[in-house]
Amino acid sequence: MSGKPKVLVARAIFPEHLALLEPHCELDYNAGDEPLTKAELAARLVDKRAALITGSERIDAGVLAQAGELSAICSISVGYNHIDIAACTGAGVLVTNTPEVLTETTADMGFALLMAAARRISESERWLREGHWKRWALDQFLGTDVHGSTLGIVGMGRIGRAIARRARGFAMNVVYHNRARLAPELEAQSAAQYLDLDSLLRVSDHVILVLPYSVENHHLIGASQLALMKPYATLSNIARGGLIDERALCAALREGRIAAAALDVFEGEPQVLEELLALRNVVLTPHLGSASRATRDAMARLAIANLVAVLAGDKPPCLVNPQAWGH
Ligand code: 8YV
Repeated sequence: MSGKPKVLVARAIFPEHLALLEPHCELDYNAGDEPLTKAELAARLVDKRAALITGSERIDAGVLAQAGELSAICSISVGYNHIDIAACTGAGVLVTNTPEVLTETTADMGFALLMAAARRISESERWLREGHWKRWALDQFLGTDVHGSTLGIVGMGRIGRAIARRARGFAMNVVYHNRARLAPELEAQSAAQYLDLDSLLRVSDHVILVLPYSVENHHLIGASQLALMKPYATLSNIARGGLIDERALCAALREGRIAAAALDVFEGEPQVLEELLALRNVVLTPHLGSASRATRDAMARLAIANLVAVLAGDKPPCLVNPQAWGH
């Protein structure tokens, strides 16, 4: 027995990250990286002071029920819709996330997806690899221009604004929708015009979703919203799968009511609807928004800094539920 506080590391992290944790705690490390079931997670939290998790671990009242020693859940993610914040606050458990360090990398990915959908990159590559390319043709794989087009950003937080900055380099006209309109200086910095969601969907050539998921915006984009979009428009999602009614999207893509989509996130991930897999005009990536070496390293380090602060009795830098502090 080391006498140090016990910490669960629920998924595999880089060796240098383990070295940062080791001096501060006794580790229960899921080195195999197989996601833990709810029951396994609950059982392994029973004697833990803190846990380092990712967006794949769901934390709810059931998981917390036996975790009497737990003081913090530190997620290697900016989003925290996988954590029942009210249940954590009720149990006096601090929740931390990793904002800012992933903003630019995730914005890069958003732009990559938007461009891949607009210019039919995945679809044409698949066709080429399958050996269909026999001759060049004037009308081959015609897409929708990105430069000079209108970009609709839904969710104008840090990542949304980073996408707006990129859009300027492509001479795009940027419109946005957000829960609250931006302060005038931020709006001017983003050179973006505020619109209600329906108007944004009507005027945009490319729509990108960058807003946090909550039960209130479940299936924010369904059949009636898709019906407002231009027939040659694209829809990209780097936020959360639950924002889109995927079956309605499949129908719109199949019937050519919008040109293409690009999805990095899925409602049932890692399961992806067969219907989506069968469509040619959708780019599908496995939740890679923040997946650069440097950014994943920065995210893990920030999550560990949060965790170590809690172990030391300090307020962690990225506290999501300040109401639980001092509980
Ligand atoms: C993570 C994300 O890769 O930070 C988030 O909210 O969605 C991604 O950056 C994922 O959640 C792993 O924890």
